[in-house]
Amino acid sequence: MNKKDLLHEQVYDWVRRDEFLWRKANAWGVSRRRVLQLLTAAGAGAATTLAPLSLRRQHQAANAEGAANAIVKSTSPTFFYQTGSNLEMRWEALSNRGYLVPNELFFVRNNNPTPRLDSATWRLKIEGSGVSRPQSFSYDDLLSMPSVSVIRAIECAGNGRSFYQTAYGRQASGTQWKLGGIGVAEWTGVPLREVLQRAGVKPTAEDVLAESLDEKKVARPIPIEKAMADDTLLVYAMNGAVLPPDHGFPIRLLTPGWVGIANIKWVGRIEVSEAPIYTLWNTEKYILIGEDYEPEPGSPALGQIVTTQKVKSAFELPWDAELSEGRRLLRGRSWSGQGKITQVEVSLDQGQSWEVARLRDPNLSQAWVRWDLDWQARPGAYHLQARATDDQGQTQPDRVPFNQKGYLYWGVVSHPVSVS
Ligand SMILES: Nc1nc2c(c(=O)[nH]1)N[C@H]1C(S)=C(S)[C@@H](COP(=O)(O)O)O[C@H]1N2
Ligand SMILES: [Mo]
Repeated sequence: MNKKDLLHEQVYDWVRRDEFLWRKANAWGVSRRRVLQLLTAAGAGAATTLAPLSLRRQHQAANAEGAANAIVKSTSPTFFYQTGSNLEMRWEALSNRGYLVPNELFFVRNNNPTPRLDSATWRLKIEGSGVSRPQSFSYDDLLSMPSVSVIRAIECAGNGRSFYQTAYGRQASGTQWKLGGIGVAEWTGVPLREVLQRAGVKPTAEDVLAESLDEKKVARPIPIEKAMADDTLLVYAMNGAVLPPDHGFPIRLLTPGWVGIANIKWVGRIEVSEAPIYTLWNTEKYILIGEDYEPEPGSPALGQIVTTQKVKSAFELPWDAELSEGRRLLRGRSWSGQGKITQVEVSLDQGQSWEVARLRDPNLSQAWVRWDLDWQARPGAYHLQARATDDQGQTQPDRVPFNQKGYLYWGVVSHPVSVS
């Protein structure tokens, strides 16, 4: 198998599943079937024995109170919809702006409140079986290394989740994002590869796990191929400014094209392993579970692991939008985690006819493209639709099969607009 194939989500998933099982079964001297039974039992146990109910309630109450303080930057309702410790960007806030999303209106997805870390005492540890010289780097160490800047999107795996409800009348669990769980910025930092090489990364290294320093550690593994990519960075600056606290100060990981969760904020430790790594974030969370998704017999993951992002589009309009009649320039943006956008079509009549939108430079891979279309808006109620195609030949479908946790909704979305 070509190692590059590991960048493809399904191949990655299959390979990891088989390796994991094989090793465990061998190590324990038991059959594959028994391994699966053991794993399933362990997963179920963990889910039901978390905490007594009253404790859990207290914790939830504390979380709700804390939500207001969970974010450091301004949570202005002009820019955002706020749900708990998350801020979803309002698309209308992007209209008449440039290619990049300014830091103050970049979405925030926080599992825990933003920690206030001190860059003077902060350390990044690199360790694990996959490195021969474990290292500890300071902030200044990283700042003194070769610096790279790239323009890329970060998008939540759950972006668009609410459209499962729209499409199926059935709500997927999790924050009900519309399309504002994405942003494009210029990220500056050190290639992760540089740091791994200084730690003597071995040719046998397989998976890399970045672990965070917030209240509850967040730790989502990536394969070594992704960790060594040119644009996988340990980021210290965002759009030319010091990385803001909410976005991972002092250092976050950037994994272009991969789901938001792989872009670990407030990184403190990186484990490089010669064996596949499994955590909560690639076994129970961030996996596709549903009737239409192949079950994963034998994997510690409860379904297919989500890795790369698909193709999506959004209009730079309020939701719902109210416009006055007349000549309008309809604007929007489309993006793909797997390449660049080659075409965007817009329908003003719910999919009966489609018009090709004009694409505006720049059009960067794994970021997005801005587009526009003239519209002679007459009074009435509309459901505007945009449908993009990327250079991998993927076109947004009418809808995508339901999955319980509501990841990767990339179907065409109907944007309600009334013209008077
Ligand atoms: N430590 C840590 N890293 C994290 C998260 C988190 O809660 N804690 N959220 C992840 C998720 S789910 C997403 S979508 C992105 C969001 O990045 P942003 O908040 O900078 O927009 O960060 C990821 N990295
Ligand atoms: Mo996310």
